[in-house]
Amino acid sequence: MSGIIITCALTGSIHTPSMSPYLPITGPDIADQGLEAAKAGASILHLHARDPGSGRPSAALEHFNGFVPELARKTDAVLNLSTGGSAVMSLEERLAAPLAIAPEMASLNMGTMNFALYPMLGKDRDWTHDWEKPFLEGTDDLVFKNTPRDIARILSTLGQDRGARFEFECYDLSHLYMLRHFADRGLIRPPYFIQFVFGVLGGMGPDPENLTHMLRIADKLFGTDYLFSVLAAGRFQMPLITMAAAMGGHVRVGLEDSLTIARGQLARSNAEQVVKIREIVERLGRRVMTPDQVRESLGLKGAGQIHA
Ligand code: KMH
Ligand code: ZN
Repeated sequence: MSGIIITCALTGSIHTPSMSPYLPITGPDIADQGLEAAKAGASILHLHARDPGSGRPSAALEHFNGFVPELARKTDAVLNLSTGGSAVMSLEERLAAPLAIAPEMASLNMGTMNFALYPMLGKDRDWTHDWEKPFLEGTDDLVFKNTPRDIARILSTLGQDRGARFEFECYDLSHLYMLRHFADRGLIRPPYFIQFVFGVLGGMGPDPENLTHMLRIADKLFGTDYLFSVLAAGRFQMPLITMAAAMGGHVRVGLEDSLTIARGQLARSNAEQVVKIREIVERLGRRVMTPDQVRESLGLKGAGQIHA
């Protein structure tokens, strides 16, 4: 079978610091975990920033500058900046750092949706920071806004003007049709790197049938012009990405998507999840792709072209 891309999403904007002491928060923590994940076999690092004082999701350039330059210096992994940021942020906030850094890759969320995190309140916890509980509670009335106008703006400012290629985040069947629409408008070019996202409340659930159906429709809409990768939230992470690997797809791990390494057991680092999925995919006969193989396969502009 062909090579496989392991993406690692280091911290995200879903989990809060009280949920795991291993979630990287400060610039040095994010850089260290990123380097370790890359060494373990992640060829793409999907990046969000946090305010190092409060641990709150942040999209400020100042906070990205706490780890992006170090990662750019010390690893050849592809740096992929989130344009999703956090659903509570405006598009201006979300785009500040990607516009300044002009990364090789950026995430692009393909539709407006609910993004409900409040079920994570279920567990009794001691909250370290006073923002955590209200942040999760407020997601029962939160719209993650990604209108066609927003998508077009990201494609034009980051894609056309700055040469970034995209991780197209598709949480639902409808998002594949939105992606096709932008292909028809001539605003994107193949190969499309499509991330199927399972298990966010507001998007599709983590049922294997959803993966097979997404693939059926993606084949119909994009033929051989796409690569697919899978991420799944929480305890569905490893089972669903293993299924993706067995079907010839690519995989995403990382503490952004799941804090655990096994049921009820916190992962001690991002790299621990990379090591686990690497062993699984190699036993399935897949070969882990290097960053340069990923650059070639996705048509990236090259690490030398980013402003870090
Ligand atoms: N947090 C994931 C469910 C983004 O950064 O643009 C999706 C994601 C979005 O990674
Ligand atoms: Zn993300």
